[in-house]
Amino acid sequence: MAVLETVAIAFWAMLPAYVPNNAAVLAGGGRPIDGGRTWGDRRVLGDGKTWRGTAMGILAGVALATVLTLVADGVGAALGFDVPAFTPLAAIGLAAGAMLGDILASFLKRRTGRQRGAMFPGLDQLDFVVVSLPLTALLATDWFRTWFTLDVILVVVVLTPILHVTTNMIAYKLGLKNEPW
Ligand code: CTP
Ligand code: K
Ligand code: MG
Repeated sequence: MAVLETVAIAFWAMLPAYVPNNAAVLAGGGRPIDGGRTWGDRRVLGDGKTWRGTAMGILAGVALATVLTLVADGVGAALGFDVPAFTPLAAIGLAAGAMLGDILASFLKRRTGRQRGAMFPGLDQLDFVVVSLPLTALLATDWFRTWFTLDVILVVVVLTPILHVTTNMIAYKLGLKNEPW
């Protein structure tokens, strides 16, 4: 029971960080963030990181955090344990941190000679965790301490790659994504 509770809290608390990447895939396109600029003979970020995808990703994450906050009491009562309501700063930290992590990952991919869409096992699955958690800890310290206990963080690190691989495979099969990672 305690394990299920930890998994449920980890999943719920991370939803505003999970959704931005998928929203960016659906809403992306238009002007790339790097404006087409190169560093050396390679793009800084590449055409896969756009202003629209980033903005819509952050908006989607914050919107989801708002909805989850509205229903947190009811869901907690039904489950028999509390699930997090998100403060505005927690929502922004999770959603913007996820997009920032994805952008930094693309920067690293270009520096290491990987073309747009190339896979980078490990980084692809955890880039958004690596930035969204520290950013949220910085912006919403008390909230973060309350919910992201060590056991929750451990579950996040294990659960996130599994969810990431699964959702990206589904998005690929549905024709929404060009690669299954
Ligand atoms: N996307 C976007 N803006 C972002 C992130 C994603 O517009 N900040 C859109 C792009 O259309 C992108 C698609 O979502 O091609 C898939 O995202 P992702 O797999 O992160 O990008 P890649 O195209 O694989 O590029 P990279 O190799 O840089 O990760
Ligand atoms: K990515
Ligand atoms: Mg990709």
